[in-house]
Amino acid sequence: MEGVITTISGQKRPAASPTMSPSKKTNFVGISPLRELTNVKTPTDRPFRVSIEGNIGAGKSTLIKYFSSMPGIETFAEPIEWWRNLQGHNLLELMYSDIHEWLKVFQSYVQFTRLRVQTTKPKSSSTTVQMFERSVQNNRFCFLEQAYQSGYLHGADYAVMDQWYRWMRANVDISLDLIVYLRSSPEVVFERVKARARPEEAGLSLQYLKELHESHERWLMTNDERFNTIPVLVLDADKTLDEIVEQYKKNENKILGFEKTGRMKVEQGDKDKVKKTLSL
Ligand code: TTP
Ligand code: MG
Repeated sequence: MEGVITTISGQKRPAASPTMSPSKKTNFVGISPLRELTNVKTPTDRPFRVSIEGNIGAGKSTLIKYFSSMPGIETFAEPIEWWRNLQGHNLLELMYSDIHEWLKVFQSYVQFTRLRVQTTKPKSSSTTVQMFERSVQNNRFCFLEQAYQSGYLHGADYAVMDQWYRWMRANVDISLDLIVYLRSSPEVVFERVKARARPEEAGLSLQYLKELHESHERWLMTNDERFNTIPVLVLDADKTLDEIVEQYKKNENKILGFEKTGRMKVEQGDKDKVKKTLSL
């Protein structure tokens, strides 16, 4: 409904200002094709960089843990503790307590911490893979898009964050070689999130997870080069833990870059389905 937004806890309320972003109806305003944004040369001797993506509760940390003890692989779990304690401030809690007030500060700090993590130099010359739980790209094309589309983020804040992203992308090597998309149903991850009971996530609604799911789908499943040019490996994250671990084993060579996947080809039928669901 026009001018009404659903809060993280699922309540309806009027949008802060219905006129706050005149072009809000346009999908992904202001994005030009990604390939135009890069001046940086990716060093050929850096490790293979893979980012693990998927909805809240999809199992990203589990996958990272699975690969963490393998030789030559450096894993970077999400810096959630940094977000929970920045000089005594719990930014994650603040964001969930009042999303309109705190989302921009939270996402801004998330972006900064991601940049720090994603530009970490390899620990040693034997590091062949760097594996990240989410990425700078995720912040820009998933969370910021979703926040803007849902009215949590003012058009002006969105534009400033976009400028930051463009500058980083053009001047710093934040490139990734592969995205592993743990694709899940919002209903399944909703149950998992409830079961793990992180205090900050107590009010998280199914509606919010649906919005985030759609944002992942737009970013990774539509082959739209305004948002993503990185190869994507899609795994089914609705399965049981044992079945998911089987998928990791089966796809290990791809995940670790031994077998280059090339540009993901979403089947036309799937693409149509995703587009139809997203009303694109
Ligand atoms: P996730 O990054 O989804 O991590 P997770 O540990 O919940 O996922 P998994 O179970 O797959 O390992 O989110 C962590 C929390 O931070 C979650 O409450 C959502 C929130 N968050 C945002 O609100 N914005 C962001 O940009 C990110 C990265 C997280
Ligand atoms: Mg996690």
